[in-house]
Amino acid sequence: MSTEQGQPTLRDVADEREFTIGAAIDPDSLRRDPSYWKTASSEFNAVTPENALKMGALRPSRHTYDFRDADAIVDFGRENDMYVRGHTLVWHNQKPDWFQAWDHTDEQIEAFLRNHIHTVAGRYRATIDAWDVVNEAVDDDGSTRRTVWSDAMGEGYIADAFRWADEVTDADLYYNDYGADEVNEKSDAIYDLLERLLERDVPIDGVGFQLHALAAHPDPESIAENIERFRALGLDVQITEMDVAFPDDDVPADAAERQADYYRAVVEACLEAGCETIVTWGVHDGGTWLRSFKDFGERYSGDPLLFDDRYERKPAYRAVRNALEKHRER
Ligand code: 9MR
Repeated sequence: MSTEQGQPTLRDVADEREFTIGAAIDPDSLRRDPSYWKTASSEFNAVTPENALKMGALRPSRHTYDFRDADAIVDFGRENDMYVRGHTLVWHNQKPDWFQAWDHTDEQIEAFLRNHIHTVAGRYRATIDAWDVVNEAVDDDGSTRRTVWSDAMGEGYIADAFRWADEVTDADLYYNDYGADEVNEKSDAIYDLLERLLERDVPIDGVGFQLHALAAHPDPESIAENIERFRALGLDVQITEMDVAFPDDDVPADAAERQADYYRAVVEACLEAGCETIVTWGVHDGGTWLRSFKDFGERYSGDPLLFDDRYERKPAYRAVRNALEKHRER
């Protein structure tokens, strides 16, 4: 791992200005690779388990839980004095394999989900600071996504999930989604949804914008405007899964600089609009989901993060650190 003599780490700079800068974490890399462990703990002050808290990972069978990987990451976060984001309690993806074959009634689905939320959010009541309670419940056209949850419980499953989580944890509770980073049709729909839920006193503390900037890089000005309108509803806003890539067949010659410029612009937009948390979706390029994800792997450049495969700091790293430092000096 490179050292930059005399330079503070990203974490130092973020701590100083009370900014939360995080990375999605994979438990195997944490156990196996000392450089991964060292980079994650010295450069970031927040973690999100990338997959370990999803239902598929936690539920080997209908009546059992396996918390080993999730515990490893949450323990790592606590031991290193980091903010821990839980991801995610309710999602249409990454359900357990056995789910498909389960011949269930609607009532069984509701009881299963309630038990899942109570057990998981309850287990980490003192160790997880924020939960993505519901992930990606709005479809790309702004309608409510049809899922196993909405089929069994109607749209009310969203409010129920927040209420059940609130019964067992003091963590801040977030709605999280992709493609809604800017002001657009989808973020309008999410705005309306959250406004309706708040009017009904559903316990929601914030909204997470994932910001997977792949082919399209959402306009930073529009991101700031979007953050501001959700904050005006009384919600906290976090950037929860950021990475910056280019289409594989259209990678610019100056990709590293363009990537750095975009990271910088987003940090600045975030700070201006009052967002205090950015999580990148991985520690280093070697671990990015873009390389392993079947549908996307061939279509986007596989180096979207702040550290390269060898844990060297990239121009994007310096851009984020400098943007946080500059803001601090104002
Ligand atoms: O990065 C995650 C990848 O390892 C998983 O295979 C994938 C499964 O669908 O989920 C990825 O993380 C997703 C996150 O949980 C929700 N937002 C989109 C992320 C990237 O697909």
